[in-house]
Amino acid sequence: MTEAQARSSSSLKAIASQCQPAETINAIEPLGNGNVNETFLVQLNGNNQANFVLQRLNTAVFSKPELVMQNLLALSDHVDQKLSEGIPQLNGRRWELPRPLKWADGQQDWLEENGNFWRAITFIDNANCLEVLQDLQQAREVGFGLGMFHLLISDLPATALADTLEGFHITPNYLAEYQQVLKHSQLIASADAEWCIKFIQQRQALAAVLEAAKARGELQLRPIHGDPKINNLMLDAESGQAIALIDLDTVKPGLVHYDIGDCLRSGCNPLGEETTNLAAVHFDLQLCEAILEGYLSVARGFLNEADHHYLYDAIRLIPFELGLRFFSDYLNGSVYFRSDFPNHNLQRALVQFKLTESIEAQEQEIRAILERLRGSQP
Ligand code: GN1
Ligand code: MG
Repeated sequence: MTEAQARSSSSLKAIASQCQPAETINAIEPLGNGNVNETFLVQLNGNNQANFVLQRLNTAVFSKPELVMQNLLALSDHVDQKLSEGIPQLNGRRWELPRPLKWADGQQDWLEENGNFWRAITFIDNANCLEVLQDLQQAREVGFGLGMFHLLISDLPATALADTLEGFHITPNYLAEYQQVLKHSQLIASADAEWCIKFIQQRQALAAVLEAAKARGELQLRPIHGDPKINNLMLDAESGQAIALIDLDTVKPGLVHYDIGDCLRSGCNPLGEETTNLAAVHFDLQLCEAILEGYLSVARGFLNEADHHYLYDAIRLIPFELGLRFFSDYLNGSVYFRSDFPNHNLQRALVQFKLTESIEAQEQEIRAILERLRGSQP
């Protein structure tokens, strides 16, 4: 089945009806703005509670999708257990986790058909995710959500999680791949591409900052989300409180710095990562402070001296890394990130590099925020 065919509604219904009886399915619609997997909401007749998310995993990215499912199941069990024991910091707040649903005979956790890998997961109802943050309260909630997620998985043993995406967030590897792609790409002749090449060249030395600290034993691996951009966080539709992190395919051992950097590069970019208004791209300090405030209100206890020391580096590194990933993919013919037009990944790279520049220009202010929050108690 080609991608276009997979999206056609009749074939989607044929897939979804292997999870829920066809006569109960009312509609199937695209959901969210993911750049990797294909995601749909399956709406059932009259029963909102049972609506579910249908996803076709991108097996070019996740080459061992059964390991992704294994992690998801291990994660669900662990978080269920933690929630049933009670988490004081939740203070009565609703908290949810997307869970895999069973297929066909109720035995299988996924469906493989014609080379496609499908899964069904619970839909978190009565909640929204945002492409950009509208106010500081939302920013605090996003930070709280990431902190809560880290807290809930902090004691999930590393051995329970498979490595679903080798090399993910290992910036020096992305740099090495980029250098290979650059040698053969036909797409380097525009002014924008030349600007990107120069931008990367000037910052090569910073690529290894977190990996070097890890290799020296200063930073430790812990379970992380891997992809906590703000549209992977859900806020309750009524209270506005953070209630879930979704898109759990990259949950695996890593540095919490990858997550903090990713959440901030996404949350503090008020124009969003798809903007075309490059001159106006900037990193917002107030949003940064509010996200970190929310995060540290839960996570202060599990960050040590060295973790704090590398926070600024992470905030600068992760947008640079994402820019590098987008740009390499552009040079390589856009085979990784789904794109809607030929220069899409070039444009996305430029946005991340402009954001990196804005972070660098505000280094002193960001360091002052980190210092201030580190001292203040919850
Ligand atoms: C991808 O699938 P999605 O859109 O949630 C990517 C992230 C990037 C993000 C940029 C597995 O996430 O690392 O930060 O695009 N996920 C993977 O929008 O590569
Ligand atoms: Mg994702």
